[in-house]
Amino acid sequence: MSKNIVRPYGDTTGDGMTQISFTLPIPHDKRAEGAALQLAAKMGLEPAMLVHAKPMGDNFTFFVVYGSVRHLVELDKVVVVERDFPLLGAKEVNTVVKKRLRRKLVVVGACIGTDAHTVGIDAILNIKGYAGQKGLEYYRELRVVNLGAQVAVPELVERARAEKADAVLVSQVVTQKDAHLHNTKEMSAAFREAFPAAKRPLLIVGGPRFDELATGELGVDRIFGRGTTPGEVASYLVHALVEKKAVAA
Ligand code: B12
Repeated sequence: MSKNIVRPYGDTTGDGMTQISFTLPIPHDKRAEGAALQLAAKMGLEPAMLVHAKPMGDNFTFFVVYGSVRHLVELDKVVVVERDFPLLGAKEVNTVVKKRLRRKLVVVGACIGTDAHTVGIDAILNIKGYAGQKGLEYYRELRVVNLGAQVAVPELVERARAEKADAVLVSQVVTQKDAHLHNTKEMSAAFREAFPAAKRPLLIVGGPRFDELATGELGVDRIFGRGTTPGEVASYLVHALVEKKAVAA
């Protein structure tokens, strides 16, 4: 197999072994297990083994299936968002903001809609931080306003205006019925309506199930996904609000 083409690995290199889990809306019995294997075969897992089946209440069954896929991964066709800005330390961020912006950079953050999952946005904003890095509150030249959970979009817009936010950081973790996409589009549309283009704060959204390529569709400037660190976000803020603006000016 060429270095550019890979297959999943289970017992031996390139054997295609893959594990998937799903729930079917049927009670757990022999037929249900057969149904799970039929689905696996239709998805291209062949041969497949049922390795786990568990009733979820009376009318649902959860399955784990392990089997071989024939599909190949073509690495040269993978499209991802590469980091296009340098990673800076807290000191460098503070120095650039102080020297070039000559005032504190203001960040307003929130979980919007009904989403109450604040751990992600807190990981980025709170001083205690994440993955061994301090959050944005630690940065002397950043002023952070963390509005917490379940913030309505009009309230976020008003607060961003009142605080003269340079950037608005929104977290969305719940993805049921694409709530994260609907809420983000509503938020970006509200900011576009409330601010002239040149005065609109930078809009950043984050959460574990976003497609980082979807900025255009969602109307935001940047999307951050799983495992984002505060340092990456601080570096991006400097890049987008200080460095890029200076080049444009
Ligand atoms: C903790 C938790 C809760 C806690 C939340 C407590 C709190 N204060 O946050 C409680 C118990 C309240 C809760 C409630 C619910 N939860 Co919950 N919860 C979780 C859990 C176990 C962990 C989430 C978490 O904290 N991750 C750790 C953080 C650090 O990771 P993160 O959020 O991904 O954040 C990182 C990045 O994504 C990124 N990031 C995130 N936001 C932002 C924002 C910006 C601006 C940036 C730059 C980066 C960024 O940076 C972070 C650091 O790297 C997940 C399952 C899981 N393992 O993920 C379920 C999960 C998210 N919950 C789920 C559900 C369904 C619910 C409930 C609906 C359950 C119910 N029926 O009541 C409620 C909803 C409540 C509500 N109104 O929102 C589902 C969501 C499914 C879906 N498809 O949407 C999950 C996936 C569990 C599951 N497998 O079913 N939950």
